Formats: sequence, C-alpha cells, structure tokens
Amino acid sequence: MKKVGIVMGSDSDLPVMRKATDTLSALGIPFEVHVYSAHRTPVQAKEFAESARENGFGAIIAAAGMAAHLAGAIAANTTLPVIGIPCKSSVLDGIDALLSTVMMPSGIPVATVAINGGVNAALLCAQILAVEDKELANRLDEKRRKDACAVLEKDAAVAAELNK
Ligand code: RP5
Repeated sequence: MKKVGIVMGSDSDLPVMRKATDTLSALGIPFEVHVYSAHRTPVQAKEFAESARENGFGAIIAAAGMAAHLAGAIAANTTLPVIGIPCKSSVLDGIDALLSTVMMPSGIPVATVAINGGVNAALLCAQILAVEDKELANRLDEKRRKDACAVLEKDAAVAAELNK
C-alpha cells in the first residue's frame, strides 16, 4: 500500500496531527511524519514534495497555522493529492490558516478540511488510497457502520432519559 506523508509546519501542530496518525493507524495505513515549514525550512519542504511520489507516497497531509502556506507550497511541488489542515492559533482562532490554506489559485489544488480537522484529513487520504484498494475500502465501510452504531446507541441513551 502507498504511504501517507504527514508534514506539519511546527511541532506545536502535533496535537492536531496525532488525530490524523491515530486514524491512519486504526485503518492500517502506513505513514511518515515530518516537521517542515514553508517559511523556516522551505528547501526541505520542497525536496520532500518533489520526491514524494518516487518515495512511495500516495497522498500528503500538510498542516500549518497562522499564514499557512505549507499545503500550497507542498502542492506546488507534486501532483500527488494534498490535503491541507488549517491549524488554530491563539490569535485568530484558525481563520487565518483556513483562508490561507483553502484559497489556492487555480492550477494548484489543496483539498482543505476543517480547522484542526486531523481525522477527516486522514479519512480523505484513506478514501483516495481505497480507490485502488478493495480491502481498505471494506475497512472504511466497516468504520462507517461502527460509527453509525455508536450514534444510535447515544440516541437510545438520550431517548431513554428524556422521552418520558
Ligand atoms: C506555523 O506557525 C506552524 O504550522 C504553527 O502552526 C505556527 C506557529 O509555529 P510555532 O511558532 O509554534 O513554531 O508555521
């Protein structure tokens, strides 16, 4: 199976990225994590993106906060699908990173998930890899079934308490 590349602009983004790594691990998807910044280590970020396809990656998650250029910078240097996670910072609550990540000019797409959306970034990567992987697609179907069951259990608990 292809690996998922996970790049974050700073180790301060790690709590968000752990949601992505936990989700990928639960689905049995291999990944590789790096801290590369579009601003502080632009050379390393560029080299990672340029070599990602030949290094066995099938999709890349790029997470950054504030003036979040990382996902766009990664996407500029690969035609692998890039999922951008805008990370919430202390000043503008992540709106800064959301707009920086989502508003890519035509030609260089970044599939942007919600602010701090580590789980959905991982699931989107899984769904991309599952296009050519029936076993992974089955695992995703099973996860949907389990998640739905968990909601129905909550429905039953809330109904039992409040629907008198
Ligand atoms: C961004 O700046 C990083 O992705 C991080 O979200 C934010 C702050 O970085 P630190 O100052 O915590 O290293 O580049």
